[in-house]
Amino acid sequence: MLDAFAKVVSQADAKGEFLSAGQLDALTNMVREGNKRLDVVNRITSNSSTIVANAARALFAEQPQLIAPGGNAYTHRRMAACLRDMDIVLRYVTYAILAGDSSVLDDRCLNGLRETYQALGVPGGSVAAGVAKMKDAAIAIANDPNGITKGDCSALVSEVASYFDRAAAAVA
Ligand code: PEB
Repeated sequence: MLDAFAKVVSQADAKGEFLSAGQLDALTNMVREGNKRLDVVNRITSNSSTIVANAARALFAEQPQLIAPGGNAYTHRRMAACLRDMDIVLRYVTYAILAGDSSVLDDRCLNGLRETYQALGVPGGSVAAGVAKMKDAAIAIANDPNGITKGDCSALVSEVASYFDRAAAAVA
């Protein structure tokens, strides 16, 4: 598990080189813009239950076969497992946003997840659709201009989007 700083260090060390000016510039920018990152993590974290519940509700409205008898989210046990899985993915996405690096998400959450779902008969495409809904909700919350100093968050928001896309692509 790496963060943006450790990632650069390990890449440089693998080549036996000092950190490059470009790497240092990117990290300087990350520090300078760090409050935005922490704000986004804080907003998504404090709205996590709402994000998960709304995404699941929208997913089941769109794919009602999931909650019909025989569906993969049918019975309270499977519904609970489904909500828990969405919560886990969102949690790892928040870790990746904080770290500025996807390795924590990749190593601890997505690695082997597709195979797990195949073995369980959980439809990966439906999980990916649920993750995409969490992405839309999280970005709307991250971009909400209320109660915050306005600034350019476009780079950070596309980074946030990329972690959700990565999670969706890993199971679709
Ligand atoms: C991954 N999910 C399930 C299981 C595991 C995971 C390991 C099997 C064990 C269990 O049931 O608890 N666990 C989960 C995860 C990590 C982890 C992401 C990462 C660290 O440790 N069913 C649906 C939807 C979808 C869903 C499409 C969006 O209809 C999920 C939610 N996951 C789902 C369901 C089960 C499951 C298990 C229903 C239970 C399947 C079953 O037992 O039949």
